[in-house]
Parts: sequence; C-alpha cells; structure tokens
Amino acid sequence: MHKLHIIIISCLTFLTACQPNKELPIIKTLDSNWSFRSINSKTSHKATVPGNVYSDLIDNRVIEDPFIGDNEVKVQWVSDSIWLYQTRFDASSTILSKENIHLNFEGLDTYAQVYLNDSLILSSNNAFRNYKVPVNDFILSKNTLSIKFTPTRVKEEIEKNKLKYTLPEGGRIFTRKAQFQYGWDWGPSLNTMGIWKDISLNAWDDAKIENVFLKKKSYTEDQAKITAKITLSNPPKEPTLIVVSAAGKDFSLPIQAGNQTKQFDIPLTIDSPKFWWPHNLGAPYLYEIEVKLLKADVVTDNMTVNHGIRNVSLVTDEDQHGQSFYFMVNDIPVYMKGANYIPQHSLQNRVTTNHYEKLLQDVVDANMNMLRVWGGGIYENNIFYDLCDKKGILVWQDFMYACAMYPGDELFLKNAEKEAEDQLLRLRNHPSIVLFCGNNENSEGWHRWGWQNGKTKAQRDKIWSDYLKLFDSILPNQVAKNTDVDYWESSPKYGRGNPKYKSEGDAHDWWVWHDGYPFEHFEDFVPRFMSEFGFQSFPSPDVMKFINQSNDIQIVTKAIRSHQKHHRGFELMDLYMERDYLIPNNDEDYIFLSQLVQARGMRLGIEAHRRAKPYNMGTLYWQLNDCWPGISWSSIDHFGNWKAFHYEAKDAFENVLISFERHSDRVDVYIVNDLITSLDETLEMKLIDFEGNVLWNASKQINVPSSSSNLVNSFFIDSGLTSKWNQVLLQVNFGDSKNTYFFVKPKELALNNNEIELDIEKVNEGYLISLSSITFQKDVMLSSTTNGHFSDNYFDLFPNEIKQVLFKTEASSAGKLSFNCLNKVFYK
Ligand code: BMA
Repeated sequence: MHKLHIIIISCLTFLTACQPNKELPIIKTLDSNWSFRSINSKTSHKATVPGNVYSDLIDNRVIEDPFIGDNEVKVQWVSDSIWLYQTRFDASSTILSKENIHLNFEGLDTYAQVYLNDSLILSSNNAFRNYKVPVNDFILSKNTLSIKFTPTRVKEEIEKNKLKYTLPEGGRIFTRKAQFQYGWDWGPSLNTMGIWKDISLNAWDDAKIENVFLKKKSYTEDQAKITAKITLSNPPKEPTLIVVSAAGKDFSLPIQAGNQTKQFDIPLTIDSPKFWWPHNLGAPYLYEIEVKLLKADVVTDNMTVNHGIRNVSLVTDEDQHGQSFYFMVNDIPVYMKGANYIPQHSLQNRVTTNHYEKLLQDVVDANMNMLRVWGGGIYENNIFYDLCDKKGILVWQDFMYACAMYPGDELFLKNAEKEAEDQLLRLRNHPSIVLFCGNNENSEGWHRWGWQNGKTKAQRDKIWSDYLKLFDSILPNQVAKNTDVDYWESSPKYGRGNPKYKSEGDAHDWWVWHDGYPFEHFEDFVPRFMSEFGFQSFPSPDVMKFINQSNDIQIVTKAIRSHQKHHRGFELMDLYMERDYLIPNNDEDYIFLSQLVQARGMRLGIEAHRRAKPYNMGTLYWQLNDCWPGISWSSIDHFGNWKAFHYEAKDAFENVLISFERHSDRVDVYIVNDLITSLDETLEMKLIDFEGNVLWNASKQINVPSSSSNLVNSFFIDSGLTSKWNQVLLQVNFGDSKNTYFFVKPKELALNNNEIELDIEKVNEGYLISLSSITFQKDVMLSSTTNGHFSDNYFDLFPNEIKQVLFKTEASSAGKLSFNCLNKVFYK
C-alpha cells in the first residue's frame, strides 16, 4: 500500500511537469492560411503574414520585382487598389472559456477595416500603433478574419481638402506610416499595404502582465536601485503574488483580492552592479530580470527583460561658445561615432534575423558606437534594439516624422500621442536607446526651405503652433512620462543658414554634396555635434549587374538612371571626381573612383570633427545602409558589400586616431584619444618617396591624456627635403595607430606603373592574400568572383612591404581574384 502510494505520487509529479501550465495566458499567432485578392478580382492568392501586398504579388508572380530595371514605375497601380486579406482559424473550447479574449494587431499598414465573422471590430489608421481588440462577443469555434486595406491616397485627399492651405511635402503627412515608402532621394516609391507585423489571439483568465518597466532610481558602483513598474491587464480578482528575480535575489509583492489597481511598483537592488558600456569603452553587460505572476504557487504569467545598468544623459549646457551637445555615459562624456540608419528593405518582411545580425556587426566592426534611427523610416523591430543592447551600440531614436510639416487637428494629434505611447512602452527598457528626437529636418525645412512662401501670417502662425503642439509638447511629455531618456525636438537644431549652426545643438552639413562645396569645407565648419553629412557613390558591381539584369555593369542604362533618385546625383559625383581625381573612361573604373571620392571626402569630415573634440562631440554620417539596390550615400550597399567608405570609416573611427591639419607650409599632427585611459607611446614620423627611400624621419615620446584631442607635432614643408611633393608621403605611427599624409590631391600624385605581386594561401576561415610591390600603390581594391568579405580593402600598399588580407569565405575556392588601384587607373 505504502509502495503504491509513492508510485502514484511520482506519476502525478511527472504528469504535472510534462503538461503545459494551463494557467498561463494562451497566445496563438495567426500567421497561417492567409489569402489575398484585389477587391475587383475573384482570384485569390496565397499571402504571407507578416508581409505586405507588394511581396505577396511578387511571390505569386503577378508583378515583377520592382528592384530590377525600371519595374518600379510599372507597379505603382498596386498602391492605388483596394486589397482584401483573409484567413480562417479555430478557437478551442479552452480559449472560448477564457474571461478575456483579445486580438492583438502589432502593425497594420495602414487604413484597414478588420472584420471578425462579418462584424467590424477595428478601423485602423496608424501603421505604428498596436491595436488590442477584445473579441469575446464575436469569436466562434470556427472563425473568418478579413482585413480590407484602402489606398492611402483616398484618405489623404479628404484630409487635404479640409485645409485652406497646403502643408509641405505632399499627401504622406496625413498618413502615419513609413514616410520613405512614398519615395526618397535614395529609395523607390513603394507605398505598401498589408499586415506588416504579427497578429495574435490572446486569451487569459483574471490578470496577465501587460507591461514591465525597469526604471532607474539610482546607479552607483555600490548598488543599483531599480523600480520595477509592473502593469497588469486588469486588477487581479484573486490573491496574487508578483515576484521579480534579479541577480539571484527575489523581490515579491502580494496583492490582496479585491484591490482596485493594476499598477504596482517593486523596488529592486543589485549590489556591486556590473555597468553596461558602449562596446568601444567597455562590456555591454546585461542582467536578465524575470517577472512572474503566481496564484497559489502556480505561475499564471511571466516575462523576462534584459536590463543594462547605465547612467546616460544629453548635456546641453550654456558655455563660452554657445550651447554644448554631448552624451554622458556612466559619468564620462562619450564621443559618438557612427551613422544614420534607414530601413533595410522597402518591403520590411524581406529583412531576416541574419540581415540584422550582419549589419549591426558591421557597425561594431567599423568601430561605431552610435546609430541614429532616422525619422523617415520605421521604429525598428525588437531584434534591432536587442542586438544593439547586446553589442553595445547606442541608439539615437527619431520619432517617425521627416522633412515636412504635419497636421495639427485633434484627431491627428491624438493618434500621434497614442503612437508615441505604444512605441515608448515597447522600447523603453533598451539600454542602447539614449535619445528620443522629435523629427528629421522639419524645423530646418520650415525656416529655410521656402515652405512659408505664399502663406498668410495667420496660416504661418497656425502651422508653426501645430508643429509646437506635437514636437514641443505631446512627444516630450510622452517621453518624460514613460521613459528615463532625454528628448530633443528636431535634428538639426538649426539649419545651415543660421549663425548658431556652429555653436549650438546638432547640425547637418549639406553644403558638401547638395550645395557643391568642396570637402575641405568640413574642416572650416565644425559644429558641436554632426548628426548628418554625406556623399554618394555607386554600389558594388554585383548590385549594378542585378539592376541591369545582365553581366554588364554599364552605368548609363535606363535601369541605372531609375535607381539614382537624386536629381543632380550623377552631375555632383562628376563634379567632385573631377576636382580631386579624374573622370575615367570606363564604367568599372568610374564605380571604383566614385567609392574612393566618397571615402576620402567623408574621412576628411570625420577627422575634422574628431580633432575638434571636445568642442565637437559626435560625428554620424549619412547613411549606413540602403533599402534597395541603388546609388546612394550608403557605406554598405544593399547586398551587404562594404564600399570603400565603410573600410575608411572603420579606420577613421578607431579609438586612437592620428590626424593631419594643413596650414600652408605646415602640417599639424594630432592624436585623438577616445579611451578612458591616457597613452604613453612613441610618435614616429617618416617622409618617404614612392620607392621607399626615407628622406627624413623623427620620433619622440608622447603622453596623450584620456578622452582628448591634442596637437602633438608639426611637420614643415621644407624645400631642403625634396622638391617633388607629389612623389612623397608622410607616414606617422603612434603605438598601433598609423596614418599617412599626402601633400597633393590624389589626381596630382605621380604614381608609378608597377606590378603588384599576389600570393594566396588557404587558411581556416578562407584565404590569406599577401600583396607586395616595389613602388607605392594607392587604394588597392581586391575583388573576387566568389562571395566573401575582405578583412581590409581599398588600402595603400607601401613599397617593399607585405600586406596581408584575409578573404573570409565559405566557398571551396577563392574564385577569380583581381585587383584595381589608382596607379592602374592613371595608366589606362
Ligand atoms: C538628409 C536626410 C534625408 C536625405 C539626405 C540626403 O537631409 O535627412 O532626408 O535623404 O539628407 O539628401
């Protein structure tokens, strides 16, 4: 008897362990059995959810890929049609018996009418909102869910006609969705529609965890004090226990039956905490904090949040120059190095986990510590911020408003407020996010781009007061209410016509490129924080071939022209190329040189900003990536290839940088140190000719303080050393850092026409390539017919030195390896 009893108990224990916990909320993702059709057609096709109508039409071979040739223009009808999406799903008796049953729509793009079994349950008008709809009264055991999407143009026309004036820039301002999808100067017009994020059915009894916010109370080396702010779906009816586990300790709060609130604060402490750091200064340490809801010892819900302990703030203090703009991270002013990030694809469902992983690793590998998520794109998916948290990349997050003036009616503003709240609740736990910014260039546009012309004083006042309602009141209030992070109204603070451009806030320098100023302008006009500056180049030959759909990289085809969205793009590339290089006579060299021009010009800017530290405390270039195969300002093309500029940025963003500043016959040598430790190294300077003969050298011991920029030496251009300044270079080393100074522009260099010797050896990760030459070779670019990544590229090869490059590839051969360099281009 006794024996049997034991056996029965152990079976029961086993059964409880194997059975799913029936108390947990049920979450069923509705991602299968979807079909779609145009309202005017009886033929339905299979649909992918999450997704959008463009990818569904491509997958069903109804339209051709809009990224190829000039197909973009042929598919515009899609945005002007009405589309119907439908699925069927079952709800089990367990689901139907639950007290609460919700449909959770994480993203509908954009004007959608949602029917559950013929009942209209939702009309949505914001692609950035999360709609949670109670459906207890409509749900059956067998269900049909239908969603009708109306073209944005229909709604935009109605809204436009309500106004007595025209708001810049076009109909897009009335619709809360990704603004770049209406076309931008680097991307196509593909105004999508569809279910772009998950839909799920959620069913639970009593209460579940709705939201957790781990709010900083105080973080010191001895102790981190956090308030876990927990919001439940509703006040629990039965006695409930909330338990928060952090760093091996449990913190709990019992809730009595019949309490009236759904919000609870639990104080947590972590002793001797490990701090979260941007990767260039330390480890981005994350604590896994678990929140559980228990009823009579049974877990009824749980949620895990990664928490980074860090103190961050944006410092905007008055100073002798104007007003500072820098970020303090863990009590240290941190210099920001990075880029502006745009959506990785016009059709968001095409972006995979691997794309996020690769691109954000490319960011770390290029020594960047900050990305600005630009306001004309999307609030990114959770995985983006999770990876930034893990990899130690700081995020400047714009709200999604760009280059326009937005409406100010009550409905629009309410919608914008709800959007901000939804997004902030989702994003606020990420340690990587250090700033929320209202918009991109709206304020600059209003003050500088002629938008006020032709408007009465009353209209101008109204438009500006609507601007202030949103960007000076609603958004900052939402940020203050829901997060620990600072808010900045608009990027840039002042446009480049304003005298305060240089002395206050962040700035965008488009004198270079849009206004055609030479790159050297970057050196004369350094602001407090450069949040945009950029220059276009062609993508890799692979991308060119894809656009042309031929083995040809021709740059003047109709297809390529339709992938250049800047009206003066080609003309400006020519202008700058002619200034500093030469216009080559073949397309292959043109693509190569376009990348060299971009890399050289942008490096000039990055170095000028960094030398000006601490006056300037950040340099974020325009733009990191592409949303389609196109000609743009990106440093990484749509296929993930690093352009010359990404390699150059990697070098120019190193924590320790040697940099040069020319003053007529004097070259000043700077060392910029972003580390939190000082450096004591030998500075070695060497003037050599292109054959490697040393014409002059000097060295001295130098101490460089932490986090500083220092003029450490000067080189005098003295005719006693040489008269051929176009055939020499100045090599400077400091510890592991190196940089080279040229006394003339690239086009004036008297480069030699000598061979480069290549040697290839198979190694674990791919192929090790050794290169050497008896004379100096400028900007050597390696390429292969096989997919892979070169550890270094577009580098200078010094006379009689062996340069080793790892070609990382999983392929069984290195493919056909070839190279180009400036010397070769000059001698064609
Ligand atoms: C900046 C950005 C974008 C634009 C880029 C290049 O102003 O904010 O609007 O694509 O310039 O023109």
